[in-house]
Amino acid sequence: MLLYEGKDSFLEEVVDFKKSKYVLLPVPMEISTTYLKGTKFGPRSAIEASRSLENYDSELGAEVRDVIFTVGELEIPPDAEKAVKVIKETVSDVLREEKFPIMLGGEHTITYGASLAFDEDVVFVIFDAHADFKKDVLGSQINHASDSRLISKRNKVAILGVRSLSKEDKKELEKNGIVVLYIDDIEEKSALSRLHTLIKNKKVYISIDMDVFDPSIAPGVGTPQPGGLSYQSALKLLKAIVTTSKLVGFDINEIRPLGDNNITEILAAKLLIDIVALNEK
Ligand SMILES: [Mn+2]
Repeated sequence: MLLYEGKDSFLEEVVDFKKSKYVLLPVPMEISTTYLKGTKFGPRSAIEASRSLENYDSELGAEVRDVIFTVGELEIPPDAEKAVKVIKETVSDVLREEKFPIMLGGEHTITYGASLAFDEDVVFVIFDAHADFKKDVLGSQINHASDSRLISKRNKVAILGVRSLSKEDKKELEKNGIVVLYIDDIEEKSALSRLHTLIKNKKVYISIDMDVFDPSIAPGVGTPQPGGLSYQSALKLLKAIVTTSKLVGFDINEIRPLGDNNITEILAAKLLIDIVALNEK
């Protein structure tokens, strides 16, 4: 693995690999984006943004210090199938070292790559405005609008915050037994209890597509959708998930830097700190 210099690491920390618990993989994959371009610059930009944040998490009353080791950006080949393989192998390396993998992306396809490194009993909880359940996009089966479908072939999947899908997608989700919490009922008891049943005492991997958030707080994404999650409700959901299950990995993806307006990267970096803090509590 390529090692970052201290100046390029998350939270600007120089962390001893042996003593670290989490390994942060910047995954600048951008092959199948269909609308707005630039997600390959997301990981680096989120790492830069982390340097303006504190490592003390006031919401959670926990400090995130000397636990996250940042590696160099993964080299992603331009072919989706090969890219997925690189991600799978890198995440497998991290797991073999008995570390906890975290990825920053990059298009959402990275989650599919990571999923192949985990056992089939890991439940994937995916935050996304879109169901990402397309059979193929422009003839390609491995793409950023199919990751949930691809993952669901091996692992159980829940998708949270959905507000954009086709009628056909909806039928397919039902047929495949995917637990979907649409944005309108995401705080309702019955929806939350379906999620609870799926993840209770299970190993869970969390994937956050930044477009799950309202575009007012996360404008820097590839396919924005109006009417999304607030930071506070996301934090509430994350707390519920991490306390109910055993977290084994997570990623934050589809970050698309806009230049001067970096609130999306700040939010992504803050979420990364929050999830680690929750897991450390
Ligand atoms: Mn997505």
